[in-house]
Amino acid sequence: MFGFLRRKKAPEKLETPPIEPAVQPLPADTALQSAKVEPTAAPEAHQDLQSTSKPITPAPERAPLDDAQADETVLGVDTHRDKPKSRFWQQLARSRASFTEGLGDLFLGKKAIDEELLDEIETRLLLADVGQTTTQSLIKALQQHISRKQIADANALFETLSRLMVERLQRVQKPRPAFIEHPHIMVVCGINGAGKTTTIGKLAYYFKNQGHKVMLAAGDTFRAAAVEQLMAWGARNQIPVIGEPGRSDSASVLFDAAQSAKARQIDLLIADTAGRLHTQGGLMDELKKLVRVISKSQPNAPHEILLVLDASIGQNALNQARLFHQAVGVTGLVVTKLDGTAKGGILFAIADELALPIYFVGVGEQQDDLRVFDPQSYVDALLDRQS
Ligand SMILES: Nc1nc2c(ncn2[C@@H]2O[C@H](COP(=O)(O)OP(=O)(O)O)[C@@H](O)[C@H]2O)c(=O)[nH]1
Ligand SMILES: [Mg+2]
Repeated sequence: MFGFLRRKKAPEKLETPPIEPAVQPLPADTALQSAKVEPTAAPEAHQDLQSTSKPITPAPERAPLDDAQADETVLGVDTHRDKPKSRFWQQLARSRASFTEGLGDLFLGKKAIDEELLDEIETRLLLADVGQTTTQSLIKALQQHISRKQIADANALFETLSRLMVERLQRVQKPRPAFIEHPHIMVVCGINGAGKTTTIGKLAYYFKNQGHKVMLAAGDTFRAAAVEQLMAWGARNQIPVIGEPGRSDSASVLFDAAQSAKARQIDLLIADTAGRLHTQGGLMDELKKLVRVISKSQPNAPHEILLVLDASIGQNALNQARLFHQAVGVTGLVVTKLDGTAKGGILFAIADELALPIYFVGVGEQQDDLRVFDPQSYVDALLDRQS
């Protein structure tokens, strides 16, 4: 059960072997380069990629998945029975290596629990960026189990650690709000480079595969490239995008998009916004204004305000989240770049210190590199446990 208890160090795990996705998506950059988006003479007119971006060859239409198939595509659970390790597992190689290397040596042949073992666990948790507060509380919980004689040996200690870790994450595993109103409006915010636009592309792909009618709004009007990037995602998934390079007023883009989504009976409108630092008061005010504008388009909108956090920035993500939440009332998180970092422990700090649900995790740059957040499979992949 505990792979790393049996194995000595496995540095090769750091090198994730390339795995072919089921459908070959274009890398984001390639798609961007090939997207010859032409600004129109009337920038205020609604632009629908399906009718304006002929140079982009859309991906072949995929039949909507039923629930079971959709689960298999997006859940972190290893449901691909013909593959011994899921792609998700491979994608968390760095965090797993950081967490389990060294612990394996310590555990090899060890039966008794001693201070050295607890110290090493503590160090590993801190190195994986679980953070002081959460690490201390996990170690304290382990010590309590030991003193109550509920843990007999090293194996049982790891069972308990794993269970405690899953429990922590389960506190922020919440179902997303259902699409009750049409359109359901989701605003995506975060700092520059966190992965907002990429995440929107993945969300569009995910919800379209579930059979929903999706529309995107290019609300990042600061960077023309951001609009083009979103349009490329729209084209790839044959999803309309409102907004075009050259428009400068993001509030009006989002308002137009909300109107258009209503008229076209769209199920889900996902709005991109410009990256801003949580310390930039003016830009945070602008984000508040965007939310107000959307709320005027429809009484309960926006239905969701998702904050995209880059896991690789570690503990800084916590402060960012607090300040975004203060400003606009974040309803849920997407934590990205968990594939490229050894700081996968940040999810525990997020779960412990912020009372915000984690809905999705990003584990790569492709459209299917988004997972519905699943604490058990996440901890299993991190601790190299297999069932
Ligand atoms: N490895 C990895 N890269 C990601 C992930 N999400 C986004 N990126 C990359 O991060 C960079 C910034 O993403 P982008 O969506 O443009 O960020 P934005 O400025 O917040 O919109 C791009 O190169 C993306 O391909 C992820 O989950 N894993
Ligand atoms: Mg962007």
